[in-house]
Amino acid sequence: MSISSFKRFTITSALPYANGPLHIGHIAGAYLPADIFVRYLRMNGKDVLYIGGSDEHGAAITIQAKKEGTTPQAIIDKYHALNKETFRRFGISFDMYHRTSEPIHHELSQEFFLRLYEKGEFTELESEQYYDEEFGQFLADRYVTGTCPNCGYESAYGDQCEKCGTSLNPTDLINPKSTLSGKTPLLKRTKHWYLPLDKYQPWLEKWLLEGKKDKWKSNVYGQCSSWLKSGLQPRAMTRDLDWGVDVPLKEAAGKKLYVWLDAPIGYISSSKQWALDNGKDWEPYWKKQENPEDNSCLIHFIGKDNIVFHCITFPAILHAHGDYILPEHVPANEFLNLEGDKLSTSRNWAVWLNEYLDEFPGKEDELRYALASILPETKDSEFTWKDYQARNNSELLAIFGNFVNRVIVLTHKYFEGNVPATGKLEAIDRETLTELAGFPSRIGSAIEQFRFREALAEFMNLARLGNKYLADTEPWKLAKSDMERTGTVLNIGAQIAASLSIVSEPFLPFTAVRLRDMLRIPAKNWAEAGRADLLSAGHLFGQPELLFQKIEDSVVEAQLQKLQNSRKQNDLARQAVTPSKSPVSYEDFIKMDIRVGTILEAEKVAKTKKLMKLKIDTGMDRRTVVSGIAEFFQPQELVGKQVSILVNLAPRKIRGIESQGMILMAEEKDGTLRFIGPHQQTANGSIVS
Ligand code: B3M
Ligand code: ZN
Repeated sequence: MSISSFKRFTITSALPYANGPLHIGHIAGAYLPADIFVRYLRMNGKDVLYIGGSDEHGAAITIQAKKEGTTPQAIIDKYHALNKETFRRFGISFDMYHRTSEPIHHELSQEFFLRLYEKGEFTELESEQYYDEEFGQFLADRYVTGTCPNCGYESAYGDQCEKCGTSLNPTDLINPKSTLSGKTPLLKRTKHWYLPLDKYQPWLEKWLLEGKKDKWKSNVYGQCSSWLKSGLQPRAMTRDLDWGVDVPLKEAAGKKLYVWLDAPIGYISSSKQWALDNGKDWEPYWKKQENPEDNSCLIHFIGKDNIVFHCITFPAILHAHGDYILPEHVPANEFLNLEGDKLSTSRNWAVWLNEYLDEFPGKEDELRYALASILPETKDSEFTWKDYQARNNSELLAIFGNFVNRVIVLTHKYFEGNVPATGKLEAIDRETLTELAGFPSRIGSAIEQFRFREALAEFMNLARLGNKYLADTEPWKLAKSDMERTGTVLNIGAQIAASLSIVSEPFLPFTAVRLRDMLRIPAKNWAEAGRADLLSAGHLFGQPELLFQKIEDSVVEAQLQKLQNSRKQNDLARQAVTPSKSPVSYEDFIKMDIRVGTILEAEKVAKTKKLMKLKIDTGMDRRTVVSGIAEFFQPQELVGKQVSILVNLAPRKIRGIESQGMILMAEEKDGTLRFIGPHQQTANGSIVS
């Protein structure tokens, strides 16, 4: 069935773990495409439920809590609130943004588990699982890392390799290590409940391999078919963890549901909460209807690392349950890179959405546009600040903003802001109106096929059409001789601007509102776009305002600098601290005579890069010391500085100068030297010990 034949839609975006802030990679993967899609559907009068929320279970949360030295509850409260607000600020128009820690979700997840349990779907199995003796804990999922047996990636998690997407069991990993102690874990027996994916394999082959061929994006279909070809294995749906949804069985006391069992059920519990809050019925959005034609169209927007769970595991669970519809589409995106490198939370190589919104107030759409034009729809793509700047300056501002501004300004200049009537139409007018009429369906059809980049490019082409029309007809020249012709041109320009206010909305919702305010028109349906009579003669425009501002080089450079700083921090952090030297006795230590001294004079040693000749007051005498600090300090900033000096080091000749002691310095990992001196003014000659 094609998208347009559905009346009702259940759209989900992956529930991000509430263990950190959102970055542009998340947005380009699962949120911006979904938001464009749902806004388009709503403008087409469809019944849409757009669901999101925080995934608050699993090792991702407990590991982060440990890292931040706090509780899992504090972590989820902090990041749920932050992410919910960040999505709101960015215009991601969820109907509901819920959280999986809520009781309604625990209840529904347990209900699902029990239903499958009672139907005899699970296989109970006692097996050996990894266990960290030092921490007295079984090591589920992300608590173990090791080498992926499929692609050789060395930091694969115990439940999935993020590089190749394969779902794993901890015992599949080569060279497993506990993320708690860093040690190789032991094996210990424990009982779990397995979903026999192997049993569902024939059904999955029919539903997915046959049913979705040529319908699903090739990156998604290809991954699924390669997993199915290599044969599915049973997968445990329970875990030995102390954070998550309790397994609702007496004999499983203390065990929790696997996070990838409960998280997608979060879409449904979120829908239930939405229904409760709004006096609606959630079931038509999720359950099979008597007449299959009335079924809702379920679409999961996700990033590629979540494909296996949304295309295989969750459909198998829904199928095993029996009452639920299955996803119609799973338009997963590939990954977004940043300035030539993989986005990474741990390396702070990211553009954090909340920081962007703070630093670029009122520029939500500028980022939406830049990201929409590079969405990793079929392969990985890359965000650069230069591209962001170019998209803003040469497209949003120079084409779209400029066109709209010219139409409104000229209408004010020649017709006091009233849309003029058309006179006799010439060929160029008719051609332009015909072209205008073709855009909305072209943009819409690209959106319906999840080709958002193409849709966005077509939207900008409509603004280009408007600009070209003005450039070809030159109403500012016509106005000198032919006001009727000027009026015709500006009327057609106004119709294009009005259409732009409609078709821009899915991509640039904030700008669309501002444009409508300037044009003084209400929100309209998609079907109205492209018409030649959206604005009637005499309609009064508001005052023109610039929709976009130029983004200066300095702004881009500041952002690049910010990234360079985090790269530097990372490089420093990565270089291991030099291990300690072998022990010395106290007797050996006190042989050193270290004193506080003050630098009296400093000069660079000629023909050397590193050496500085210092005259130092040691309290006992004034002596000369040659020190290798010249790369880091200027002579004038040294005079008056208090330092620690080893005074009984045997004198040595350096470049012909006798050095009578040594200044103590600390060396940073990158080689930078720093003085080790007293923190308060101290008498020269004071002993350091
Ligand atoms: N929380 C994984 C992720 O954030 C996971 C998605 C759940 S979707 C139901 O990538
Ligand atoms: Zn792998």
